[in-house]
Amino acid sequence: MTADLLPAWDDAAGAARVRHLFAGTFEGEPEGVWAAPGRVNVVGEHTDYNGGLCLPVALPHRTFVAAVARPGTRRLRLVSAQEPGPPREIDLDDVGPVGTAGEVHGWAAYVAGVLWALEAEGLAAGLPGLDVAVDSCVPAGAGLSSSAALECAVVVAVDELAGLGLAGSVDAPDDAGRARLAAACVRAENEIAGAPTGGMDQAAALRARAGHALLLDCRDGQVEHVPLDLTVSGLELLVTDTRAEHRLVDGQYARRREVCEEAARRLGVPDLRTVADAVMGGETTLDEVLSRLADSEERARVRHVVTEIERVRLLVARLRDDPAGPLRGWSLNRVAETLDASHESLRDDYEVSSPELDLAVAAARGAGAHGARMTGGGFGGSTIALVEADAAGAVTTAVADAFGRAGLAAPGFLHATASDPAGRVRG
Ligand code: GAF
Repeated sequence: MTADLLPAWDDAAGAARVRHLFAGTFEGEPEGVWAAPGRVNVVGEHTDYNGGLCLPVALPHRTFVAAVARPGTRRLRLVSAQEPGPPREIDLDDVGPVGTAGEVHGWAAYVAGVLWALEAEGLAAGLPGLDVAVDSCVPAGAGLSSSAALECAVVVAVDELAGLGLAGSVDAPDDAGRARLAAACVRAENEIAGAPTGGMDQAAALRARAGHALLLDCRDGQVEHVPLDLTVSGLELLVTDTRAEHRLVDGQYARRREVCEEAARRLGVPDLRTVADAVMGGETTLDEVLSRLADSEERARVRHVVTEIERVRLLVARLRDDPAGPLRGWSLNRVAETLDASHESLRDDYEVSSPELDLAVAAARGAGAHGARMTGGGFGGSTIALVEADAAGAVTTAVADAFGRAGLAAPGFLHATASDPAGRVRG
């Protein structure tokens, strides 16, 4: 089977596409084009809503929006190349949370939700209506945060169009301002789109840096930029989109979150991060903690979260401490083990993997990957594999062949180079 490589659009290509869509839909010119990346998470899965640590990188694959403000109106007119049809029209005063009369259905919730949340958070008041055209090369339903990419492209556009002044630029980002914009995007996703997600994806899209992974502490929102230039080590992070669609608005993701919150209550702690810190600090052991939980589902979920937070710390330490340089000496095997252990934990303890994800991971490892794991929320979606750059073609062929033999649809592949965060696009 041939490997289907999904290219990233550069500024000129993305801007041209979205300007073309705008011109064919609305009168007049957009005031500019803004873009925000999808993400892959290197390690630290299902830790964000537990106050934990995670380590995403921004993808070169981005969602582009061309937009203009319509002062004196509160009307949103929205068109997307991914959802062809006449523009959606929504009055900003009619937007409300899921389950209320103001509920917004479908993709438009991620756009309208951002404007609603900026006002609800007190970051903006009386925002004007907008005309917005959207086009994207972040595959949807692939667990690569296409929803957060849309929210974050819109939020940086509104930041500039409404003069909020919170984001800074791609070259000189205002991280504190971006953290506030990320919080508004999370609120849009939770309350208007109805997906109870934890915040990693919006932080990655707004606060990541090219050439770095983002070490995000989800308890206090602090970030650290960890250098991750794989090219110097002759390596590459290869993403496989299994094309088994992943969804966060069905009940499984919410159920995982509820079980973790219930376990934390039972253990008498504010969140499972507190447990992870106590175990790492030697104040207790994981076995002792688990012995206080009667329910086997809770035990398994807690074991994943605590060990996964530890894996983030270990992986970052391994990247920093190898005297030969990150992923050049002993750290390569240690990092590979950490990635593999994360997958096993997500599959067996957290039960968010799928046959397609397991197959992509096994095939990549069989073709020589230095560690592979599912990435993102799971239940379908994508995997990552750390591969020798000159063997990436052989790994993609091996994964595609394995899917063909299993009678599955052909997977897609992306090269995950740690890229820029959201901002205005030149062109
Ligand atoms: C999804 C969610 F949106 C994130 O908040 C995070 O929980 C992730 O799944 C799992 O790590 O991407």
